[in-house]
Amino acid sequence: GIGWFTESMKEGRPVAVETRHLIQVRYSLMRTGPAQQSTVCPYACQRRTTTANKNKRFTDALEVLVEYHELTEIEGPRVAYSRAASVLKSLPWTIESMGGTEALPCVGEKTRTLIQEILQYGRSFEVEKILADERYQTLKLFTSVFGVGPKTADKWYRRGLRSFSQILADPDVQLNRMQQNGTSRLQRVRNSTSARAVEAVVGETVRTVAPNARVVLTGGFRRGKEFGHDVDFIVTTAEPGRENSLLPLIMGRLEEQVSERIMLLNSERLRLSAMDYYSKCFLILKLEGSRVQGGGQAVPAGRGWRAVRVDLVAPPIERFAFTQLGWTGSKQFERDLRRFARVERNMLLDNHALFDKNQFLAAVTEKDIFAHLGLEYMEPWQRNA
Ligand code: DCT
Ligand code: MG
Repeated sequence: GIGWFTESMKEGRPVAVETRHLIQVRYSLMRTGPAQQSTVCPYACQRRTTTANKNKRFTDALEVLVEYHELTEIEGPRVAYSRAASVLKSLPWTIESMGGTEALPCVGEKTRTLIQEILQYGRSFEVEKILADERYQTLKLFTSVFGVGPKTADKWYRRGLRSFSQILADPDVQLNRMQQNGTSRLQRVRNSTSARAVEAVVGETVRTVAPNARVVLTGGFRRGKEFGHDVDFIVTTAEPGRENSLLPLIMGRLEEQVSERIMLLNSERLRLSAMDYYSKCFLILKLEGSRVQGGGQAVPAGRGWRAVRVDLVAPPIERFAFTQLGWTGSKQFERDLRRFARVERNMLLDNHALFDKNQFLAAVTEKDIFAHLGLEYMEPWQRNA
C-alpha cells in the first residue's frame, strides 16, 4: 500500500489510505531520510520488481555468490545472498553511497561490504576469486547440461574431469539421453522473439489435437524477460480428467511433424519433481531459422534451425490459478510468496492449492490467491524478484 501511496502523492492523485499507513510513512520519513528507502518490504511478493534493474553492478556480483553457494550446496549464504540481490533489484533508485543501505531489509553486513567494495574499487575481490576458481568454473560448465545437478557435477570434478570431451571419453561415465542432448545441441540463451515462435508452434499443435484445450505462456517470458533457458507453457482443458491425456496427444502430434517445420529431438515425461505432481513433459524443439529471424540471435552456422527447450505442464482446470502463479516465478518471488503464506498468514501455498489450517481456499484466477493472502495483486512483469 505504501508504494502506491507515495506514487499517488507524487502524481497528485487523491488517495484514500488507512491512518496506520500514514503514521508509518511519517515515522519512516523522520527516521531514515528518503521516504523511498523506508518503503522496501521484506518479502519479494510485496515488492514490485520489473526487469529494469537499477543496481545490476551489485546484483551481478551477488548472483555469482548465489551461484557459487548453489553449486557447492551451502544453503545459508545462498538464501541470504539471493534475498539481498532480490531487494536491490526492486529498488527504484541506484545505490551510489552506503547511506541508507543499513535500513534495507535482507541486506546484511557481508552484502554491505560487497557494495562498498564495488562503490570504491569498481569490483569485488571475493567475486573475482570465485570467478577464477577452477572448481567453480567446472561445476558451472557441467551443470549447464540439462539433467546434471551439483552432485553429479561434483562427482565428475572429483574424478578429475574438466571438460565435456573428457566426460564423453570417460568409459565409466554413463549419460542418459537427456544429458547427451544437453552436451551436444542446446544453446543456453534465447530471446522473446523465439519464445513467440515457440508459442505459435505449440498453439497450432494443441489446436489440432485438442481444439477445446487452452495453452498459456508462463515462466520468465510471461514476466517479460528477454532471455531464458526454456519456454514454459500450461496446457489445460475444461473437461474434467482429460488433462492427463492432453500431453501424450500433443507429443504424438509433434513427433509426426519431425522433419517438417519443427522437429522433436527428445521427450521425457517428468512426473516427479519438487514443484508439483501434475503431468508434464520436457521437449526440445528444432525451430526453423525463418521462424526466429529478426530476433537478434543468429542461427548457428551450417544449419537452418536452433534448438529450443520447452516445458509443458497440464494441471486440472480447477487448479489452473495455482499452477499459473507457481510457474510464473521468479524463483525468488515464489519462495517468498510461500514463506509469506506460512510465516505471516499461517497458510500453506504450493502449485496445487492454498490451505488455511485444513480448509482449501479455492481460486479461479491469480488475483483470488493474492486476495486470500491479503497481498496487493502484482502483475507478472512485476514479479522479476
Ligand atoms: N520454479 C520454482 N522453483 C523452482 C523452479 C522453478 O518456483 N525450484 C518456478 C518459477 C519459474 C517457473 O517455475 C519456471 O521455471 P524456470 O523455467 O526454471 O524459470 P524461469 O523464470 O522461466 O527462468 P528461465 O528464463 O531461466 O527459464
Ligand atoms: Mg523458464
